[in-house]
Amino acid sequence: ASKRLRILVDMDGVLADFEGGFLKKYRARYPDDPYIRLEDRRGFWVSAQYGHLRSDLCDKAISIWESKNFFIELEPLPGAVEAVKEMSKLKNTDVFICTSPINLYSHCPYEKYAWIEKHLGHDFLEQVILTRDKTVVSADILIDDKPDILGVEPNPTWEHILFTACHNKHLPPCSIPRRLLSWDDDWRGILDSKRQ
Ligand code: UMP
Repeated sequence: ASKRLRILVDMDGVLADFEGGFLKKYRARYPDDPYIRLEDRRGFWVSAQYGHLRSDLCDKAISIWESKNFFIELEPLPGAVEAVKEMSKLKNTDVFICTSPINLYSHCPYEKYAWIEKHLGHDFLEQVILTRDKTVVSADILIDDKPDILGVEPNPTWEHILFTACHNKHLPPCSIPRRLLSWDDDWRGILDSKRQ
């Protein structure tokens, strides 16, 4: 008898196309300002790279994801919805969506729930974990595109699987977690490697 496997799946950059949605709305709202192509993105923080490009662009970038309808209108990443639905149907497997909302709470938390209901169904709302600190959540695996996931717990129970994104694909392979290249990659194999 094998114990149940608990998986945390991040939302922005893993299920929802935050980077693509950001760039589209940024270019529409600030057509005369410079922008960073997705292939030139480096570092998790979009606002930091835009601020480095030109200091006023940091606040302009932030204004995009602070706007109403930004999070609900994000497109699912290829294969993401299908993979999570399939993962949650596997035997002995519990899947949770673990996502950090922005601190401007007027739209983001509401729209994250609405996005999950829209794409994964009403019942999936039971699986949502909104937290700014993922280290205090216990699980076997955390699938997340952020390279450094830190918080108050120095030894999280989960193994971080780095989901490849435009901003992390150039990171050197040593010193970083195992990767999932996309939802076409072998996520079942990663899960099976953690089962007893
Ligand atoms: N975010 C920022 N600034 C950035 C990029 C992203 O505040 O430059 C926000 C968007 C998401 C959150 O709400 O950070 C990332 O959450 P996780 O993917 O770590 O769950």
